[in-house]
Amino acid sequence: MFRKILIANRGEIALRVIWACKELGIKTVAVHSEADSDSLHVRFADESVCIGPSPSHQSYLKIPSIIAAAEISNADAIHPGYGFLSENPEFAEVCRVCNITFIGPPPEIISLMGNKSKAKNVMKEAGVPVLPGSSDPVNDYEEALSLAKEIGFPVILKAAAGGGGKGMRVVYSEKEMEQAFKMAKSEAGASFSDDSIYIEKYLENPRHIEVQILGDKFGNIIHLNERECSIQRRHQKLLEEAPSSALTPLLRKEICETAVKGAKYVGYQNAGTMEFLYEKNKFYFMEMNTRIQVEHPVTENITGIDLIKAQILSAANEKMIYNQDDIKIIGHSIECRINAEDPYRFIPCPGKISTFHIAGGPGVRVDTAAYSGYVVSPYYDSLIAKLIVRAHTRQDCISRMKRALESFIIEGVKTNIPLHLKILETKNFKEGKLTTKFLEEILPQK
Ligand code: MV4
Repeated sequence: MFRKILIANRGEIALRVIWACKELGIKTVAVHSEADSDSLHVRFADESVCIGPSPSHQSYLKIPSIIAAAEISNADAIHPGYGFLSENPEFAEVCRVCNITFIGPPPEIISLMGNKSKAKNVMKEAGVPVLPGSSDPVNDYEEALSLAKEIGFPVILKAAAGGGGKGMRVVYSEKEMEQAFKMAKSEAGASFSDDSIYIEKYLENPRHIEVQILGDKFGNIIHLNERECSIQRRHQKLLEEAPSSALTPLLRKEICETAVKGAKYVGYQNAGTMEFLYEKNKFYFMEMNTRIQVEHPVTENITGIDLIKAQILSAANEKMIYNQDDIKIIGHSIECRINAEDPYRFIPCPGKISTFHIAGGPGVRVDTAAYSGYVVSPYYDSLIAKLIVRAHTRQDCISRMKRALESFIIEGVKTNIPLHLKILETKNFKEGKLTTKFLEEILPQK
């Protein structure tokens, strides 16, 4: 087992990894930028190293600085968290060369899943359902047009080198193709330094359902059921839940076992998430994330498994202690991402939190690195807390989440708590009628 783990991240996820390490008796090293000197992950780690100025590209994204911090602190392993370098194959490779265990899948798998077009092809080979579309990147708009006519409009153009909606363009007719192709290619090149574009059939009203995967280094892979993540704005998730109210037990078995089939085919190790689009009782592979996700607590709540501990044990060559029959769904869980932002204009609202009173009570968990007096930095994302609740039924969960949101006091900065309360009050939400267009349908159109 590791003696010391360096956490190459900040905020709530850095603290979350420190908690898991403490419970496993593992020493921790925090890295921080100048802006994060007074942060809780520095306070609770056993050691800390300042890795540079506040901007991420000068600190949390600087591979040499993080490796140097691991060397001087003599860390055995690095947990990358999410974001930053968590899906950077070069970082995972440098860790391997420096004989520091990267807590995640091997670099080759990170690289393969990072190319959305190649990932889709591999999953198709594995027998995972994919949407009709191009097998390889499309070279020019004429080729895109020819493929679109075969597939049938509408189609969607996507950047092979990156997810999250960047470089995405939906094309409804032939006349739109040339402009859309050029825009998608240009945006993909600017965002990912790789302007490869692929094309596939566009689903008008899908759900986003993702399956949590966990594997060890001996080929054992299980799923921990699914999460519903359709409530997003501009590809930023806002509210997630588990299990999805759309799936029957049979469909759940089918989509989760399909995810395991795909993960086994690529020899997946550690924690990962397979994302699907779901529409009219059919699901299609969208992409695979090779990191722990922000929303992992809803899965922890319904399965009772500590996913960060499981990641650490897997990376330490421990054989997985769970088999698939051990994984049961107990109750329901919802997570609201609490952001320091204007609730309806979605403008980040950094500044000093004067009062921070955490909601408590049965079935309420708050993952946060904020506190009264904490200064929300303008250098990083606006997430200040994850409010996660659990209850026996989805309706009880909704009631509990409403109560928890109303009793969560955050003063000094604006937050999106009002938006979360509006979502929970919406008829379609209460009835579980969700699609990826849910938010645009309830927000006032500009
Ligand atoms: C799609 C789609 C509909 N049809 N692909 C969004 C970001 C990237 N992960 C892929 N995304 C989508 N791909 C096809 N063929 C709709 C979306 C999409 C979406 C997907 C999941 C969750 C939220 C979304 C918001 C807008 C669009």
